[in-house]
This record gives sequence, structure tokens and C-alpha cells, in this order.
Amino acid sequence: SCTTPPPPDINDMGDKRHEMDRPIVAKYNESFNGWKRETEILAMAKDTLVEFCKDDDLQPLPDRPGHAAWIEIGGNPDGVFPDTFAVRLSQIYQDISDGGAGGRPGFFSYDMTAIIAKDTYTAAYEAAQVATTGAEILASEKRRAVFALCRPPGHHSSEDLAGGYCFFNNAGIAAERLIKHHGFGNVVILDIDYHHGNGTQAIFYKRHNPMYASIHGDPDYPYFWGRAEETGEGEGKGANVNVPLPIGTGDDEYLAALDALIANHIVPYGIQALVVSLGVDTFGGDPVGSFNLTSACFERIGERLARIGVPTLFVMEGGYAVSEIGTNVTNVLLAFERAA
Ligand code: OKP
Ligand code: ZN
Repeated sequence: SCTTPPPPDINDMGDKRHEMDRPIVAKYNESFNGWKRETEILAMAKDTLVEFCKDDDLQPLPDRPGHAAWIEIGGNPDGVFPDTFAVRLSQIYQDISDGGAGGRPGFFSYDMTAIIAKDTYTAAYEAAQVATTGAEILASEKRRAVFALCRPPGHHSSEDLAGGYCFFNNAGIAAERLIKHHGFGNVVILDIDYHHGNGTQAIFYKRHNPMYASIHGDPDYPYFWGRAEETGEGEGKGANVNVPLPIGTGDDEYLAALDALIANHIVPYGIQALVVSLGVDTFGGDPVGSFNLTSACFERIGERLARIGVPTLFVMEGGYAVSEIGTNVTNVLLAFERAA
């Protein structure tokens, strides 16, 4: 059955971000191919923000409807959400200005779960900044791994569409940073959130670098994306890999699928850096996801990611079993460090 949890309280997170400035949880001294064997945990690292990714294709649209613009045209100040989605438009309507208070937000979103409240833009922007900072630290300080603790998440958002609690594609922006600013070839965005990252797939569908690879529940949200037949287009052909697994999937089947994905696609691709879209809503007790992974399984996942053997940026996505989310995330990271 489908229970809808309350959306993440973005304004609350905004208030807490200053208290969570960059705790470093683990350090190792040995080196890894000249890279520091150290995972740095970033949480809304406001004081260390680096310039936002300048690449045109990943910039948020300047006229994406914000909260202030919504109020100006008579929208409800409690939150921006559409009453119409501008799908299958005739050529006559190609501009956001054709929508009123209910129509404009529908031009840049595809569902009702990416509501924009007063401080949403700031929170989403800073989450993208945290991911970018993570990419910077990974590359310029040559870390073995960095964890960017981003909320709101990003993988359902493409360049110009918000949805699924996502506004800016944090992992995509970070991957682009590694490629365009640090010269990485063959970056893989491995999406282990329970849900298919349709936004990330869309952004990179026609590109060979980065590869997008996802293991996700099917059939489930976002419903119209994520089948195995979606393998990329043009230069991107073969660099999009979807592994849909049935509702109820447990540890053994999940790990077998992950092993196969790594061995058959990620290693042969010639991976040079890994960006993990780290959702832990695959956990059995998660109220939104419907897999059955145990907390111990997240350690097995961390070990496998470490054995890929490349610089790794973890970017937080989903995870809604609030009392277990900390254990499940740190299980991935600590097992990664032990195996690295
Ligand atoms: C965001 B992320 C449940 C509906 C849930 C939205 C899910 C967004 C998940 N019946 N709809 O990938 O964790
Ligand atoms: Zn998810």
C-alpha cells in the first residue's frame, strides 16, 4: 500500500545547517594510489562553499518560479505547487508566462511532491553547493572518498523539472564538476536509492561521460522511467544502465544485482571516479521504499563500492526510516573505509 509521508521539512533543515558544519568522522593515514584514505563528511558546509558549477547545461533556470514570484502573482504563500502540469503542449503555449499562479509552477515540475516554500530555493541551492564542495575536495585534495550530506535530494530533478522532493540534481552537478573542472574521464553515477533517478538519467542520456547506473524498485515511483531497455542515445548509447528489481527484494538478490552491475558494466566502462547517489530507502523499514534490505546489508554495499577502487563521492539522496537512517548511512561509509 502507498503511504505518503510528510514531505521533508526543508525550512527546519535550513535552521540546522550551521550546527552541522563539516564533522570529520574517520581518518586513515595510509595512502591509496597517492590519494588520502580519508572520508570527509560534509553537511551543509556553508563556510567552505565554492563557486557554483558554471556549466550552462546544468545551471538552474533563472526564471524557474520562485516563492516570491508566486506570491506576486497571487499564489498561496504556504507553498508553490501546480494545479496544472504543462504536458503535451501545442506549439502555441511554449512560455511560462501563459500560466497563472496555478499554471506557472506546472511548467517546471512533473508532480506535486516538490513544493516550494519560502526558503526552499536557499536550501536546495546550498545542497547543490555541498555536493559541488564535495567534488572539489575529492579532486583537489585527492581524497579517497567524500560524503556530501545533501537535503533536499536531487536525483529526480533534471535541468528544468522539479519532482520527487528534488530541485537541483546534486549528484549530477558534482559529476559535472569532476568532469569539466578536473578533467575526469569515465565518471560513473551509481544510484542506489530505492527510486530510479529519472532526473540524472535525463540529464546525461545522450552523453558517454558520465555513465548513469541505477538499481531500483519496479514498478514504483517515478513509474515512467527506469526500465532496462533505456540504455542511452547517440554518444550515450550503452552508458545508461537500469536494473529494476521487484518489490520486496532482500539482501542476497540485491547484492547479486550490484555485483553483476559492477562486473558487467561499471568496470568494463573504464571507471575513473565514482559518484554514489546514496539513498538508504532500500532499507526494510523504510516508509517510502519497498525493498527489504537489513542494516548489515549496507556494510556489504560499502565494501563492494570500495573494491571498485576509484575516488568516490557519496551524495545523499533518500532515506525515510528516521531512526535507522544514521546507522544505515554510516554502515556504508565505515565499511567502505575498512575495505578501501
Ligand atoms: C524521493 B527519493 C509513495 C509516493 C512517493 C515520491 C517519492 C520520492 C522519493 N506512495 N512519491 O528518491 O527518495
Ligand atoms: Zn528514493
